Amino acid sequence: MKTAFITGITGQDGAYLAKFLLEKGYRVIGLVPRRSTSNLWRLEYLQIADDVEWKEGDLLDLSSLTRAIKAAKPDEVYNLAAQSFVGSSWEQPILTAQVTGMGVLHVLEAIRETDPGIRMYQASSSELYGLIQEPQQSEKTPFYPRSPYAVSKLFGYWMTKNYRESFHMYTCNGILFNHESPLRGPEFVTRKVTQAVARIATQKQKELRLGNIHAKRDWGFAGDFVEAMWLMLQQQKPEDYVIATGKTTTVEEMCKVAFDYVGLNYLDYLVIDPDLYRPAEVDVLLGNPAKAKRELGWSPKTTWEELIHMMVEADLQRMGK
Ligand code: NDP
Ligand code: GDR
Repeated sequence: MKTAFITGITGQDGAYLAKFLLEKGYRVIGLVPRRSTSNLWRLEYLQIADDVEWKEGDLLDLSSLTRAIKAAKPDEVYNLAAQSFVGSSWEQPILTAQVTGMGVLHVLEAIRETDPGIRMYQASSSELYGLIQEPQQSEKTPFYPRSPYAVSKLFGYWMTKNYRESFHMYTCNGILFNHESPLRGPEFVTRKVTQAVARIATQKQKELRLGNIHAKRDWGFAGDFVEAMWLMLQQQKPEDYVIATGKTTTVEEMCKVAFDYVGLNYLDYLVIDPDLYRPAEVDVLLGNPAKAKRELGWSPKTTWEELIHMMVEADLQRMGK
């Protein structure tokens, strides 16, 4: 039986990945930082909260992280923990740099100290591309990060690559484009929209306030994307991979599809709020997942329209409808 150690296990991807690995027969151990209230709702939603083991620790505290990894003796480490909301990274840039950037180095050091043979996945991001240099972004496209979050992820990306080249460690960057699900945090735009649609349809909310609705994103389903994380750690040699759907859509179009699902016209509810515009925007992202398809045999199964319908449906269920 293989053992996987997941940081960020209480987040969206952590929950789906834990479920995926448990179904593969893995022993799954999660790093959980101390919080004043329990944060296990996603694992409970997927009915796996009792099937994972826990180690208390924080990405900012190298000693707790090293102790946890030494005790877990994992074959694979998935580093998903981060301050992951781009918007908050302008409000808390230093914390973001510490967790999302330096945190990666802590994980690499903890592995190097424990057993450099442990394989490691780093949750890199399409936000690295930022101000895009090419219309469709691949592993070869240059980076131009546009937020403290993206700059922090860039540090993590290069550290992951550097430890691979310096110490011959099996470390991979998954450059994942946006992926969503019913377990997405409500601050991200897809879930903000699907939750609003469900609340408006049940007369609990009157309007939906958004910022830049012209931004375009390549949206996939988190449940599909976690398989690619695992596949990256099962290869002969470690490499970096873009994981995306290869389709891009505006926030406005996504909004229309969500409202259409319940028979409402989004134009009757949408309010543009200039306060929700970001100091620097990533206007368009469109990934090229050809390498992942060719080398990992991975391709997405869910279209963005199916994803948005799934999310509205889940939010309607939560509203008791
Ligand atoms: P979430 O925000 O849902 O989850 C983040 C996780 O990190 C939570 O479990 C959180 O725990 C944990 N965490 C935060 N700070 C610390 C800390 N100091 N020590 C230990 N754990 C901590 O993110 P997602 O699941 O959506 O994303 C997973 C990873 O993938 C992130 O690194 C994200 O940046 C990256 N990514 C995500 C994409 C997406 O579209 N979802 C696309 C590309 C990359 P708690 O809630 O208790 O704070
Ligand atoms: P993103 O996701 O920044 O791409 O990062 P988010 O859903 O927050 O924003 C997507 C786009 O929508 C625009 N937008 C709004 N966004 C939010 N959150 N709220 C609004 O009201 C709103 N109005 C318009 C944004 O300006 C943006 O252009 C996500 C995170 O999961 C990162 O961790 C990950 O690395 C990237 O995806 C890939």
